[in-house]
Amino acid sequence: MSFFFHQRPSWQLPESQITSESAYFNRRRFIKTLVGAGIAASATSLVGCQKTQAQNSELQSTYLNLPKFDPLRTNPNFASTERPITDQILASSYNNFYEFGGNKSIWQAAQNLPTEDWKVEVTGLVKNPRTYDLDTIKKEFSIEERIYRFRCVEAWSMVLPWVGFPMKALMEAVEPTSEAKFVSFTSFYDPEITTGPGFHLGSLPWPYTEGLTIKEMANELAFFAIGIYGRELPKQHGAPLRMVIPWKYGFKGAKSIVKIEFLKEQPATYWNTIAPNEYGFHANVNPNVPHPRWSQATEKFISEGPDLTWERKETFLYNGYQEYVGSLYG
Ligand SMILES: Nc1nc2c(c(=O)[nH]1)N[C@H]1C(S)=C(S)[C@@H](COP(=O)(O)O)O[C@H]1N2
Ligand SMILES: [Mo]
Repeated sequence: MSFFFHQRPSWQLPESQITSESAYFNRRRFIKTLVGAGIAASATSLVGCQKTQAQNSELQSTYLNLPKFDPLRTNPNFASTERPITDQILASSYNNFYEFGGNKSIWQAAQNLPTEDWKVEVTGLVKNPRTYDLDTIKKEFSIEERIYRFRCVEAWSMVLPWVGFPMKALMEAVEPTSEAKFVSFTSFYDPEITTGPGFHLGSLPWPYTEGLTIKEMANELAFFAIGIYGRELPKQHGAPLRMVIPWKYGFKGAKSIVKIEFLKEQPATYWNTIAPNEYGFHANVNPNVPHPRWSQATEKFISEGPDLTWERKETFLYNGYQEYVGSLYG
């Protein structure tokens, strides 16, 4: 089986080959299991999210009609991008959340995520360890809207209006010690609830974890989202609190965070543990560094709603955020 494709731009590949991050284990580890379960096709398809009108209205009325942030101030530094904001129905029905399945259409399955009485533990090398609930977060941090470009390592992209607060504000509250050099973020995981087909087999490194350097976390752009499109975060986007790191590939933005730990050493992270040659720890968006299986020079911008259409666009270094983050890597 040939694993590494030629580095053709991804839009030139047949849909079946524009595989997700999960291609690594679909192909190598679980191919038999997935075929046996009859789900291999959906696990690698990018077009699995064409929905009926009925599904659109279910999505809209049941899962997107969440409490509004009102009033809501948009941060003037992040009030727009050169590309339009992605249609909400598209963005909220084309997701990666492998705990709930290996395709993009997990929005219904993700409704099983239990978000009541959510707690986020902040621990490790900090002066003031804290456990936050959502009400405390909304009270203690100044909540704002930011419109950010979003770029998945699979080469699709969107523009999303997040609601939340800068990670830096949380750092100021817990005060990392001078020993803290890295931060690890852990997503909710309960094998009884998170039942994505094929994703509990073998030895995947659940729970989903991600990591940043302390300097990356302190960067003005690094953000915790508790909402999107002016309302609370739908479960499929990683309710009630997820990371948004707009200059990095989407997988760096762990969803449904339950724990944040300040550390001396670089932590192990989910995708980097599974396939270190494909998913680096830093994973900064860079058009000049191809993924081993596809080019990253351009991307497919999900451009019109509510039907899924793609527009080929150039990819920017650091996803267009060089002026904010270039000095971190210079
Ligand atoms: N816990 C968890 N977080 C996750 C993922 C996941 O599977 N599990 N997928 C990541 C990937 S690959 C992407 S592209 C983004 C997708 O975010 P969205 O569905 O809100 O657009 O979430 C990231 N965070
Ligand atoms: Mo992704």
